[in-house]
Amino acid sequence: KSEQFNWDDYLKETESVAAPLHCFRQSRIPPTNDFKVGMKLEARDPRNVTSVCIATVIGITGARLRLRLDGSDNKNDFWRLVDSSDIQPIGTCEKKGGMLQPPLGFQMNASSWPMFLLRTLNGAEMAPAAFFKKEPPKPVPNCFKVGMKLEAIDRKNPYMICPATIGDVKGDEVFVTFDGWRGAFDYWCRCDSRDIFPVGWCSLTGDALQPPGNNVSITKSSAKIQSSPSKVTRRSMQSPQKSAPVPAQRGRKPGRGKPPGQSAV
Ligand code: MLY
Repeated sequence: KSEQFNWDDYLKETESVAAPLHCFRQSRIPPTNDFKVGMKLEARDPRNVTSVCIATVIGITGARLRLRLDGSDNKNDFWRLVDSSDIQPIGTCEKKGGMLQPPLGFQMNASSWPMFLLRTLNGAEMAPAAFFKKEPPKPVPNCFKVGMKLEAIDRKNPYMICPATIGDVKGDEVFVTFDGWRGAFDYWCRCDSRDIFPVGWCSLTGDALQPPGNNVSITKSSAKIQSSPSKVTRRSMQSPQKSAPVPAQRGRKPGRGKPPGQSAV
C-alpha cells in the first residue's frame, strides 16, 4: 500500500522544523482560484520579460494557472499564481499606454501579428479583473535558516511542488534542496521568490504535493541504505547539515512515469 506523505510525521522523522509563514512572499490564506480553462489574460513573456502578451489558461492547479502564450507553441507553458504580478486582465497594457507584443517564437510572420491579435481577442472569454489577486508584500529580512523545511516548485518540472529543505542562506538568497533527490534540481532563489511556499500550502490550495524522492538513501548517521523502494522512501530525508555530500546527478526515479501531456526532465 502506498503511504500518503504527511508533513507532521515527516517533520518528526527528520527532526526538522517548518520555515515560518512570515519568511515567505505568500499570503497566509492562499488566494482563491476562480479562473477557468480557456480564459484569456495578459501575461509577461517568461522568455522575454519586457513583453506583455496574450495568454490562455490551459490548466488550473491549486492557486496556480497553467498558461500558454497565444501564437506560441505548446512546449513553453508556464505556471503563475493567481496573485502573481506577471498577469493582469486584458486591457491593462493598453490602459497604461503599452502595446501587446507577439510572444518570443511567434509561429507566424511578424507582419501578421496585428491581425492575429485582433482574431485571438475576437470573441475571447476574458478573465474578469476580480479573479486577479494582489501580490503579497515582500518579507523584509531573509529569515530562513539552514535545515528549515518548505514546499518548492521544481523549476525543471514547474508543475511539481515538492518537499524541500533550505540548504544554505546568503544575503537575500536561499538554496532550495529537494528532499530525496541528489541535487540536480536544487537552486538558489531570492527569499521573496514566488516559487517557494510554507509547509501545508498544497494541502490548503488542493495542489498536488510530490512525495520526497527516494534517490538519496542516507540516514541521520550518513549510512547508505540498500533496501526496497518503499523502505527507502521513508528514509529519503535530506538533512544538509548531517548528510555526507553526494555528487550532483540527474535524478531518475524508476517506475514513475511522466504525467500525460507534460514534459518531464
Ligand atoms: N522526469 C524526472 C522528474 C524528476 C522530478 C524531481 N523533482 C520532483 C525534484 C525524473 O523522473 O527523474
